[in-house]
Amino acid sequence: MNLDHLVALYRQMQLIRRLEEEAARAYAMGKIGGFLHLYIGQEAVAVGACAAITKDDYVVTTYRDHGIAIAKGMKPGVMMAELFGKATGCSHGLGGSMHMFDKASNMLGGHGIVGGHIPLAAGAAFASKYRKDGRVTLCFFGDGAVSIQGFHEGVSLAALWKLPIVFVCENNEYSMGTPLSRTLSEEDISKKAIGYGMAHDRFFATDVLEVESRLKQAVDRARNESLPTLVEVRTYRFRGHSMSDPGKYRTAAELDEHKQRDPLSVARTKLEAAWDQQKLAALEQEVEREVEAAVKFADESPEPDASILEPTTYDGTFAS
Ligand SMILES: Cc1ncc(C[n+]2csc(CCOP(=O)(O)OP(=O)(O)O)c2C)c(N)n1
Ligand SMILES: [Mg+2]
Repeated sequence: MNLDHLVALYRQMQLIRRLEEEAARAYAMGKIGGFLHLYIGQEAVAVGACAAITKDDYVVTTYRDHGIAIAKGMKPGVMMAELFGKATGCSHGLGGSMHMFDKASNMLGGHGIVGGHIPLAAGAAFASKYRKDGRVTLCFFGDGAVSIQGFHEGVSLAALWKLPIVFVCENNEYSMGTPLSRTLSEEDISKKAIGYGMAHDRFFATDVLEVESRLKQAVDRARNESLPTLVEVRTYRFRGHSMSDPGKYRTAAELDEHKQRDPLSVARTKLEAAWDQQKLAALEQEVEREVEAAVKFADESPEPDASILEPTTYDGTFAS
């Protein structure tokens, strides 16, 4: 185990967890409006997967996108400001929670329509192959997306055209309040790749280092052989689907069982055994300061000016 690397991944997971907790608090205070889909519990997927790619690679995801944006390199203050609907947010406060885009870190969204972004991701991978730019696209989506037309269209074309893409299904066992057993006749989602002649993998995201190494195999296949892979990562969200969901469709015992395997705690326990306690405490304090600064930046930033409505809506002259 490379200790420094685990420290870096733990730091990112802790940063995402704390940012999400603060976002929940800000939402309760009325500082964030609209939807807010938290990523708490799933951090190891984004952090492990993004550790397996480079800054130049593309990421496309769903509305549960804050953690993935941070793992891909978006600044915490910019992410938080977008949640607050402020002009300093990544979409100038016009997108909100579901639309985290960041050109500088090749984060291509943040999409609200279930499965709608999967063909877009295949298109990004097609562009990379056409331009021979060596980039890989990571496309994240939930278990609820795999019965949707866009999934089959994107996966089918990626296999046919041998595109450099990794489809990452974050199977958190629920689509809103509906358990997977009521939406899928075959619960092993990775098997869907077989019908398209595509490589596939399936595992639990308990250990962030394992997420990274398993995703790396798929990323290498994409980069070196220009072949797609469908990776089903088993995970669990500790909060409701969104802030308006009290999560009454699952038992406290089920939730507790998953919390016992919280990937953030698993990584922390490893660090407690292998690293200096004082350094661990200092790292967590540093994360606290970073989160505080992000919230302060969002809070103190101005609202977008009404003058950006016309150029962003009609004439295409708006430059971010
Ligand atoms: C095409 C479409 N149908 C329905 C919805 C409403 N909706 C939003 S999230 C969601 C559940 C998706 O579950 P899943 O793909 O498992 O992702 P998770 O929220 O678990 O991350 C639904 C049905 C939508 N956004 N788009
Ligand atoms: Mg789901």
